[in-house]
Amino acid sequence: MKRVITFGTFDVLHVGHVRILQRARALGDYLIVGVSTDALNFSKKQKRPVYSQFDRLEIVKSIAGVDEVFFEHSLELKGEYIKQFSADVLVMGNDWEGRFDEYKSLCEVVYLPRTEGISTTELLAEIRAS
Ligand code: C2G
Repeated sequence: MKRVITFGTFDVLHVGHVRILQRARALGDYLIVGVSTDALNFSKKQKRPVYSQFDRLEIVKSIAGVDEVFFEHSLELKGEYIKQFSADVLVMGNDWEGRFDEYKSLCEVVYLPRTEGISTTELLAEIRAS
């Protein structure tokens, strides 16, 4: 059984998120998703997500093809998570291209193209303007 792991904030879930999860799942038989905590987000982007980590975790868990979810507490712990969940493949969107190549010693690392024309940042800007 091929186990795939991926990570993200998945705040204000949209079709780009759903598609990358489905494409990640198609690379194996079991999909594990690390949902970044509010604290990790705050340290990365200096802002709080719209939905709490608990809501984001619950939403991601409800998506067909997602087999297991957990909280990602730090970007630097990816190697530990890969080992803990016995992942064979790490999938990230290509906005992270090259960033996680160091984990190629632990598992296959695949960067998938992002869905064009949609992002949480743009969605929030549209909602604010309407
Ligand atoms: N994504 C996508 N297409 C979009 C938007 C996002 O394919 N239009 C992908 C991203 O490339 C990422 C995943 O959806 O792989 C989750 O995106 P974010 O929620 O923006 O995740 P991010 O804040 O980049 O957190 O350890 C890494 C972080 O947890 C990733």
